[in-house]
Amino acid sequence: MPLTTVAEHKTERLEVLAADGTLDASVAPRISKEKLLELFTVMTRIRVFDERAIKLQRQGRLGTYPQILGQEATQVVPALCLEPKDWLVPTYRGQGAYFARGMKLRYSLLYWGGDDRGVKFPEGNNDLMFAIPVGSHMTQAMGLAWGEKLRGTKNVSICWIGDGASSKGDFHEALTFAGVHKLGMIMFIENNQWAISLGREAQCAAETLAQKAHGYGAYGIQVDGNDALAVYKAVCEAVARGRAGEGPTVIEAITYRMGHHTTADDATRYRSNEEVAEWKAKDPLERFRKYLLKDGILDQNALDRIQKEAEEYVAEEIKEYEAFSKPNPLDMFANNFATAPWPLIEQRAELEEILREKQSRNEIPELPPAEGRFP
Ligand SMILES: Cc1ncc(C[n+]2csc(CCOP(=O)(O)OP(=O)(O)O)c2C)c(N)n1
Ligand SMILES: [Mg+2]
Repeated sequence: MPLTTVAEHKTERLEVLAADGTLDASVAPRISKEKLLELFTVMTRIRVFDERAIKLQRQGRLGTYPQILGQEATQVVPALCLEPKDWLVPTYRGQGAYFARGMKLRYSLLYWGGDDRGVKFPEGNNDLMFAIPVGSHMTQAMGLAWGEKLRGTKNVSICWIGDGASSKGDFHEALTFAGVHKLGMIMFIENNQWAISLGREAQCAAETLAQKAHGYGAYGIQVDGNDALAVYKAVCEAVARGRAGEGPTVIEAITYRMGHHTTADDATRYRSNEEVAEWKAKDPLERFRKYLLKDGILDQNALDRIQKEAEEYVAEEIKEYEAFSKPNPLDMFANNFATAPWPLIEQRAELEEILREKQSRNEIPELPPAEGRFP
């Protein structure tokens, strides 16, 4: 008996904008001029924010910070394809996604400044706080989509993950359920070529990460993640598929983390300058800018104005961030447990004692009362 083919799979790649900004009209998404400008403006602001955040960290005005540089399209654009009631489930590099959903940048700064008052999403949004443990949010995003299905609503969930997180067991569990139950879940892989110091080749032997979708009966597609319009089209289509009850989508967005993993990392220790330079030439914002100019959607004056307004906007947010009163350090223990475990009780008491001593020696200023619930 000859072998018979029981299944065949193909994985396609979507590119809309060439590196020089030329649009391929045969695959371009339907998008209004207003939406185009929104995408571009939000991407520009997050680029300016990111540059300023790094400087703040280096000046000791911010804690550890994960850079977005080079991933503006994959951060911002998917969030702009959603409605507020869709579930946003980002990673720790999610400040671009949060900003696109309307969260003020001052709160991102507050969070990365070590203050949990920074977890402040706009009223009415279904935004989840990201998890620092890699990949633990994938089953949560699946569960949220499942909940929507059980309620008979059409809201989808979108889960950003990295190339590294796509190797975790949670990926398998989330997509197994999402496929079987035909859930409106989008697994958006920001393949930025690195999981800290582990490169893409060492991550997985498959040619693409998008093809993993086939193993779960999901639709999978690879997109140029430095091409804002390709990302927009792929995500909007995945959202429509999810709302129509056609099941999950895996999108592999090929992009590049141009900066260090976080400010605590030194990427020069494990990758070459040539590689970084190669990707700099594929900068997502620069490509978008070239397209807008080429197609006469914006002229140079308008581009300069958007840049200037972005700088002013971010400067104002930094001012607001630094104007927040300092919290009581004891607040870090609050609101975590229904019943506090003994190590936390001991640690809190120890810190309380240290603060009392420092105050008695006038080494620290007067503190506000501790807030929140500590049982
Ligand atoms: C469970 C777990 N293991 C290890 C870490 C340390 N860690 C933080 S980010 C990271 C790499 C993640 O790479 P990737 O998924 O590609 O995400 P990227 O930051 O590149 O977008 C690791 C190992 C962690 N936070 N959680
Ligand atoms: Mg990565």
